[in-house]
Amino acid sequence: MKIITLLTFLLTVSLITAADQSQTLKGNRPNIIVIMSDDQGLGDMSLSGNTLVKTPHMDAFYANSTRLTDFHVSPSCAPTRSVIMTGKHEFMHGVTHTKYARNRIPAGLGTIAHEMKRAQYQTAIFGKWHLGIEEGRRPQDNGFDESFVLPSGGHGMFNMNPVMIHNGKLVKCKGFSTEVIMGQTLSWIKSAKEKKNPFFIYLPTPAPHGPYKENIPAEWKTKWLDQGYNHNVAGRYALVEDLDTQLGRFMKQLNAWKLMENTLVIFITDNGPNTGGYKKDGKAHKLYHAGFSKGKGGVFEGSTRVPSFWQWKGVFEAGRDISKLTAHFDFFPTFMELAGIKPVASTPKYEGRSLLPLFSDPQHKWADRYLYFNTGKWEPEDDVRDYKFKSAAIRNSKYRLIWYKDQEILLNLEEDMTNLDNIASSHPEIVATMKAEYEKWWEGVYPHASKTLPPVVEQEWEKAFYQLRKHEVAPTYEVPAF
Ligand SMILES: [Ca+2]
Repeated sequence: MKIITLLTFLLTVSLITAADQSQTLKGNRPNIIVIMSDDQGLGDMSLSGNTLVKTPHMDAFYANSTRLTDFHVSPSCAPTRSVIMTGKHEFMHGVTHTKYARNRIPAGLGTIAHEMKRAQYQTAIFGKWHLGIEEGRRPQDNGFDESFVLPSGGHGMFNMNPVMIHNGKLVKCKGFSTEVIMGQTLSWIKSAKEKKNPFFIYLPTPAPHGPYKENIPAEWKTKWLDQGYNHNVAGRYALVEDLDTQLGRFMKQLNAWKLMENTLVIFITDNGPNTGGYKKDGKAHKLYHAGFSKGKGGVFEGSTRVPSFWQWKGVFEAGRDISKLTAHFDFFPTFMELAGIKPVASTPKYEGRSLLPLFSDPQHKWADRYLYFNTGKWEPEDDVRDYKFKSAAIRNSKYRLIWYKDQEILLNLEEDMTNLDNIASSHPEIVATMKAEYEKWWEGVYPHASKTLPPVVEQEWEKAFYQLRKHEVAPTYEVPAF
């Protein structure tokens, strides 16, 4: 009897503790920093077993974090970025891929930065925006007090002495992009941390996205070029290792300022790794991708399942893995809860769920859910209906049903995330259920995804931007000391 009483007591205490922690997290109002690298997969880190690249600081970040091990983003750049901003699937607001009019966030949408501002946070973005350059679509129109950005994919992917837009003004910066962006962020934090209100920082790095041949210091690439790898390998890994060095410098400074007890730092990547164009000794070469068969721009597991490390000293348990099915649109309600605010009329109708119960209670029952993927990527003259099953997938906690090159592929991911045995023919009932679910989703998003969008309008400042970017124009902006 005594034992039962003691067990009941312990169980009650542990339940109260879990519930209490969830309550404590709500409205705790930590500083929040979201670091998102570009085109980096789990395989591009030494922690996953890659022996060609060394990432001691990413490995340390991983070791100090709670990790979401089944975390998904969209198949490519702009879609993922739009979801982080709005908390809803990219097709709901027409950001279906990375080019033409399709990589721009519509003007007037509420964003997470707007919400954080409403919660009295200081808001800032440093890095690659890629959601539109026209008035109404820029970071400063979307809730960011401070912005220091490469405007978009096509405009910005030049790493040495990058031309950035700092609060609306063009600046040609001295140095390599990752160092410049991280340095600018630290310089801003130096003053932001002295203010009463917490800060929300979105830090999407352009690295390790290409180009890999030009604009990277030659000596950074030597060790791979000497082993017979081509520039795509050498440049890519050089950018990963430089990003790692900069991440180390960044975290060291946050620690030196003793910010880690009240700062949540998240590291994710924006889509799976770039998997093409690699050679060794002149022959096609497959790089290490942590067992995933495909990467960026597709709808296989490796296209959307990316690293997601959450570090908050003394609050989130270091070294803990959470295997529940989670996604980028969960950030929106999670950050709102941390900031202690509830939705109001101006809050966009987000789709995600708060992740706080998962972080506070290892036993939390996380209801299963469906995630929907479609590569998009149609040309402006195409009939969008033709893309329903062209390159698409639906995922729940156990299965991924994929439509790819006229094939219907059902994968059981529960036992092995890299399992590629197509079990569709032996499990027709699962295929039918998931396909019906996908079709229902498609009917809902189609009117939004197929809308004709206004054309991209060249901006007055773009001429000056391209002029400044020329090599012969010397950089004039130096990151302020911190
Ligand atoms: Ca990307």
